[in-house]
Amino acid sequence: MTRVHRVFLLTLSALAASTGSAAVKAAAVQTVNVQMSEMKFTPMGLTLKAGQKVVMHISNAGMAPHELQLYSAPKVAPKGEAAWDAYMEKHTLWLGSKDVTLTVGGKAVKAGFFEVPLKPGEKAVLTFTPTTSGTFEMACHYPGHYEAGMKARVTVK
Ligand SMILES: [Cu+2]
Repeated sequence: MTRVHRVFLLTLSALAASTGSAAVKAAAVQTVNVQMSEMKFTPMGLTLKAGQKVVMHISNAGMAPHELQLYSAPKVAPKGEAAWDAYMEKHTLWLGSKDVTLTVGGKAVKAGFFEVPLKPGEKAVLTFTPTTSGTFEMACHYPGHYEAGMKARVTVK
């Protein structure tokens, strides 16, 4: 192999390496879109990676207000609103995340929230990094919505 060829090959492998690291950087954020409507989420299932930042674009494409809650799937469903609230305060997926942010209609919401409530046509961006793997439930707990099937499975691997 001539010297010129060798330099050319080295340049190619350097190019491949830099392209590779750019791809890794792009993959460091997982972007997901979730649409709420009567009485479902689109999609009805999500798979997320633990330890990797999630950017969730949420919209309400329905005619009624909806909310998004996301928590460890309970073995036995809590009974009543107070019991559900208490459960979510302990089991919400983004609780363990240090980089939680939420904007609703472009306005930042203070940390410490357990749900993302959206009026018809409203949009939100939620970011967090899942810290543990497991099976979670994404649901809307407005009266009658959960019971009507407004719940989806979220798997964190
Ligand atoms: Cu709903």
